Amino acid sequence: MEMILFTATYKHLSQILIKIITSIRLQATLPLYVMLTLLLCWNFTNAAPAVAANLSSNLLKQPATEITVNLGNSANELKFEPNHLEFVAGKRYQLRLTNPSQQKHYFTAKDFADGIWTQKVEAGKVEIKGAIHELELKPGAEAEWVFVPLKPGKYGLRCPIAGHTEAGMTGEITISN
Ligand SMILES: [Cu+2]
Repeated sequence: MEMILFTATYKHLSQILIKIITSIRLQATLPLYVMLTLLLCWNFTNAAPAVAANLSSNLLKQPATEITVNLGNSANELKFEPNHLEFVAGKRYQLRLTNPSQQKHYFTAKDFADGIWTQKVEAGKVEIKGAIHELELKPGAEAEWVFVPLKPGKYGLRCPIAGHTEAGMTGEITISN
């Protein structure tokens, strides 16, 4: 009788133990699951297009601040004019790029391009929407880049054509809060 009771209690105990272990496991997995979901959500809300989608309706009504940058000049000097650009995060800009020189140049600022939301690039009769990383301007060309800076920081600008960066065709772009 005692033996049967003991076995019964033991069985009961082991079932309780299994239940406890299972619930501990669940508790251990649940936060991980929740964390992953949160991380995923965080990633999505942090993605530039999502931010842009939330901001765009108001931002698109905001008048764009116009800034002109010349890639080279008529004297064929290898430089950006101006070579220091300053933007404020969350404002809308219209960056007008012109090439008044007799040779082609690039406006290359990949990290900067990753830290902004591009509304559009207009060149001639073509309007390009979506992410842009680099623009090539042939002699006499003009392009307009409309964007909203998102990520504060200092970014490098250069023209990667052989010899141009070395000759000083570089610049610095700042996005401040
Ligand atoms: Cu160049």
